[in-house]
Amino acid sequence: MNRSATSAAGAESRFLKALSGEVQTVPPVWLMRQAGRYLPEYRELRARAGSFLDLCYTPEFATEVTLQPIRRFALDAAILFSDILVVPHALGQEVRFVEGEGPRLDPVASLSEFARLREEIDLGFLAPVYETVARVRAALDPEVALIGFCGAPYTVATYMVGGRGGDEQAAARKLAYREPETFQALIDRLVEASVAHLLAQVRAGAQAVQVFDSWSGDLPPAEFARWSTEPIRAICAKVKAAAPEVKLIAFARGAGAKLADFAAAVPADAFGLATAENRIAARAAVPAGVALQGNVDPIALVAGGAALDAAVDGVLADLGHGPLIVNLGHGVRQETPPEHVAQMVARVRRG
Ligand code: 1CP
Repeated sequence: MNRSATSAAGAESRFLKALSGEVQTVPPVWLMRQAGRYLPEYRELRARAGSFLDLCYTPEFATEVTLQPIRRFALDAAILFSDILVVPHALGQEVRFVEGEGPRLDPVASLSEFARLREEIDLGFLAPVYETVARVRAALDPEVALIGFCGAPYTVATYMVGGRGGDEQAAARKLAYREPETFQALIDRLVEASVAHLLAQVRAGAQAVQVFDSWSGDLPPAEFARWSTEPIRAICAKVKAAAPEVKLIAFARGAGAKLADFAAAVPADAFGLATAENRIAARAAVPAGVALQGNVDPIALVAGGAALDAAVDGVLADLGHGPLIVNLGHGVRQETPPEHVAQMVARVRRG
């Protein structure tokens, strides 16, 4: 292949072709949380880095961790190794990752606590993240795409208000019901911060960006429209206006019956589907020519064998007649045998 004829824009990339609406015999495949503790080489580097945040903010380490799954599995896309909670961190909120427990933040649960946040995201604080993007882009083959990301404002707000995950995001939902103006101000600030953070990743070399809304699926329809759909719509519209070439993936995990309204409003190039989504209904709910991404059960990936092959075949059969990016319905689980990822990639490419 004449590599000089292809640019970092990825003319050969199956992943970018799917995001342009192309239907392909062999669709692209990557996995949410494809870097992480199921890989021994990740665990080794994580131990050397010290804390999870040190790993995220040291370009040498974050670059290496981003590339680990690409080397092993020849996936179609790399995703920047970082976390959605670097955005509140760069807004001035204290963020820690407690070993074995997950993220802990000093909660922003009132107007006075909200007032202590920065008005604008400190992009200088996140310079190591953008340097990681540039290093990864330079290291990847042209046909492997690089994905940047952010958390959706609602999901990020649930951690900012509750100080941690879990409990059905009740702290954020209570604030949204009791003080909708305060919650709206927080969401608006996160929209602007997310746009700035995504555009900085695009300037550094990300060709696509994914917005992860992990927790909005639990919201009733009216709250979902206000706190999930509208802020993600605004982010996508602003990113498209500033960088028309960048591809956008919106993943509202568990949107279910709310997907049709979400997809009608949000100007994304692909929509992610969670594990439990009905794929046929989802295809009908999303405008023609827009790609779908998903939704192999991460637990079938743990199980492997014939069950994994059947899970992959189900996605290909149900969605392969349209633009498709094969992925999981949520992130790779820690107990996943790495060989099963190789099996999944081989099954997708067998056609
Ligand atoms: O080594 C470790 O202990 C850290 C585990 C870990 C990893 C590997 C965390 C802590 N974050 C990450 C990386 C990460 N997080 C990526 C990197 C790229 C990739 O390989 O996919 C991405 C895209 C995320 C996004 C993220 N972080 C989300 C959205 C997606 C999802 O999984 O729903 C959320 C909700 C977080 C918060 C977070 N970060 C880490 C933890 C343990 C959590 C909490 C999850 C929870 O509350 O259940």
